[in-house]
Amino acid sequence: PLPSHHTKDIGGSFIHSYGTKVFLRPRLDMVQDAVAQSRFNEKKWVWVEDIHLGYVAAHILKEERDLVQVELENGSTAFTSPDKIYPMNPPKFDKVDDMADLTFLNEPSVIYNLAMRYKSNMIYTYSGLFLVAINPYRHLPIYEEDCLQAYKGRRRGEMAPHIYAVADQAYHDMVRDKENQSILITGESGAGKTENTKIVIRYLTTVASEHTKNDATNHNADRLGQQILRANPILEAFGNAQTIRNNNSSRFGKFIRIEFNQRAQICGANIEWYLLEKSRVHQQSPKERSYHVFYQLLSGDKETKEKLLLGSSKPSDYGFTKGSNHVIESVDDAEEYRKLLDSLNIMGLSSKEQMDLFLIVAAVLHLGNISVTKDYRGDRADIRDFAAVERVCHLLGIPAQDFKNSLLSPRIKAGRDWVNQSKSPSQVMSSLDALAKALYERNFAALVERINKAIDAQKSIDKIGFIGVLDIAGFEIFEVNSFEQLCINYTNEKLQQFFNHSMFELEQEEYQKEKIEWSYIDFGLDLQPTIDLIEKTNPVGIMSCLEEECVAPRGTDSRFLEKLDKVWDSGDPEQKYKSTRFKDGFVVKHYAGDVEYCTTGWIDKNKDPLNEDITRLLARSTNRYVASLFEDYLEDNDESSIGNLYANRGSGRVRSTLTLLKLRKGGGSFRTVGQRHKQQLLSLMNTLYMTHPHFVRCIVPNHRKRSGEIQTKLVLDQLRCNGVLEGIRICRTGYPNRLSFADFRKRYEILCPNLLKPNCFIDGQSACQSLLDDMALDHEKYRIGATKVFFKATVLAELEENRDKKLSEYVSGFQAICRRYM
Ligand code: AD9
Ligand code: MG
Repeated sequence: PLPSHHTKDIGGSFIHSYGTKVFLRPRLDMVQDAVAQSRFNEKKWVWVEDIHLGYVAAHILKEERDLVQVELENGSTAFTSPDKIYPMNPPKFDKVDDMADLTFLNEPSVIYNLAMRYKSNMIYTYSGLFLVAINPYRHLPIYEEDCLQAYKGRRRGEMAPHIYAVADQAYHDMVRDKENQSILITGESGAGKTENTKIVIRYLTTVASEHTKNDATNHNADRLGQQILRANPILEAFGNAQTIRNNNSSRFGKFIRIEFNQRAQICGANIEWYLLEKSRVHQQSPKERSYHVFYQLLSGDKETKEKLLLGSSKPSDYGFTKGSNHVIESVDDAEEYRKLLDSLNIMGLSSKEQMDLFLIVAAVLHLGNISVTKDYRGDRADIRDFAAVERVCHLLGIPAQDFKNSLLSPRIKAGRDWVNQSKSPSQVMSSLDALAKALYERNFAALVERINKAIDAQKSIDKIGFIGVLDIAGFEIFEVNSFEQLCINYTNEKLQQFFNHSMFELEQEEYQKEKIEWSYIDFGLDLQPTIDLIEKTNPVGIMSCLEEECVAPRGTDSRFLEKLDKVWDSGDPEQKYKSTRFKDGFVVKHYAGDVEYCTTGWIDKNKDPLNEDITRLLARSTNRYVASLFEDYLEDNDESSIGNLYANRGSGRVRSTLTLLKLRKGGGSFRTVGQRHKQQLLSLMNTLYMTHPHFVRCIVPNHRKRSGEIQTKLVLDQLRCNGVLEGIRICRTGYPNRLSFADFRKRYEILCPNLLKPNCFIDGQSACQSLLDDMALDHEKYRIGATKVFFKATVLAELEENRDKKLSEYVSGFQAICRRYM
């Protein structure tokens, strides 16, 4: 059986002195530790790969060149090959705060460490540059005010790993270095990204507002802090929904920039959003819901509902919401609605503005109730229930008869002439769905733009920098992967490249500072071939190829695929693209694994076509808000209205998503979903490369939303996808363990007794060099820098083992002496 330390909670953590890591704090329970250690020393412990469990603990019974006999935890014995076993870290490494400190840096040790910590409610763990956060699925008392205060101004090693520590570090770096910071939070659905984002923002607003307390000139800062905090519930109402994975799943990505002034106070903020899942507006899987705001509005006050022609209706009365869940356990939509109104008020939206927002939501619901039938000839679409059309048109401020005509037989251009073309029922249905999606998305975009206006920092003249928090979905590998997955995986590939590159830069910097010779490799470049495959224009990459097919007169999904196969499917196993041959799709080798994409419907998804006859009606709506949402469809002076869109942006500012949405035909180029995303991603990456980054990786421990339960395989998959294991691999190629000269000497001098004379001065570097020479350590295993000694992974384990032996020799010697005199 496993030594006792593997099943008991004996705590203990590392202290970091002088910015270096790896030093053990004496534990309170030294005896227990010593027992654990000596039991551990009795056998050679390893981790063995197991198909079902991931890894199991075992000890070696017999070792031969290509076969190892082990005894497993359950007492059974097994034979395995040497490459299927991994050394186990001694018990003193249990529950280390930073996995980079593990002397055996292997997958099982990482997962074991995380699991041990998680079971003791230590949900945060460092892994080099990463903070790993595992969803606790319950309230932990680690976010209270006193906790927050405890992290203020403390260095990373001083306190247990925490999201507060990351936020604090970012804040201090920003104030001290006047350098922009970013906190990148990724993970799969339900892993805790949004919760951690909220915690970061709360931390920043709290800490920064303390600078305002005695500052009479800046009472605005408090209000601003409140508004920034209120942005989230608003965004969640319109952009979050219940899914199988998460009752409050964000269906969009976001980057929130919080701007600070000279006095380290918040002076503004900005929200950028990415890839809202529009399809949820008209269809949801069973056990899921549409966006929260639909249900909130439907349980809202009578007066508003009357105005929006919703009467006393319920979600089951609407085509777009009746097919799925209506309530979420322990969520009161009426209460949430009141909170939403409260937040909108604090944000400063007038009641007219609020009404406009809800008007679009209501119009979408009514759109879903327009029933399309066949006309008397049987092939063309018809709408019998004109009242449903009238309701939509009344709200949107457009003539109902024109709307119906445009819907059933829109005007299209044939050569130089305009002709009317009758549509089939299914065509009309899909143009209704498309319209609902566009209305919802543009409303969302306008809402974010409105929030940005409220919290804008443009007025502030003494800005010193910002902290940007990115909350975006991690890698997605589903049964069926489509265009949406390609967009998100492309984003993650770029973010991983950014991480690898940052790690490279930081390490390189450290090596240079310490003047040690070491040619570090930029692992960011490893990802370039996959990125090229997706974004390159020559040879034509996936995105560009899709664009070409979208503008081609008779572009189809299959022609798009044929073209891709021709350019990229070379049969070379190194190639990042592989044809799936008989299926409609292709495989991309991402760093997180191979993903098979199904290309059915990509042209349509990318073009995202709208019935332009209707959008032109909307652009001329009597409701100014509705008209503004579709101003890019104004017929007469398209170009000049696009010109105005640009002009309104102000110089040098990033174009908002609303503007991008409206730039469908701007600048002569055809705007598509892919182009827009590429552009946004480019702008995000440019911003990130100008910041000092901090990386947070959220992990979902199980898919049952259960606290305390951790599924090894599930967690390992996420660690692989989110780059934590990649980070460790990169770490191992360098010298991950490092100690200051003083720390090294203090701890390991025992290995070379009598080498260094106690009263003789010798400088740190020379002392370390003599010790290392005396230990006869291979030079490849370490480097001596200007202030620290650097070690390859696993070297410290050897030294620790030798140190333990030496200590126990002393102890037995001491015991022998005691026996003699007692
Ligand atoms: V998604 O990609 O938007 O579907 P997220 O954002 O990663 O996802 P979220 O932050 O919404 O997940 O967390 C999901 C749920 O887990 C929350 O609603 C909480 O109930 C729970 N959670 C997550 N983190 C914590 C935490 N630190 N403490 C307590 C948590 N509960
Ligand atoms: Mg989320």
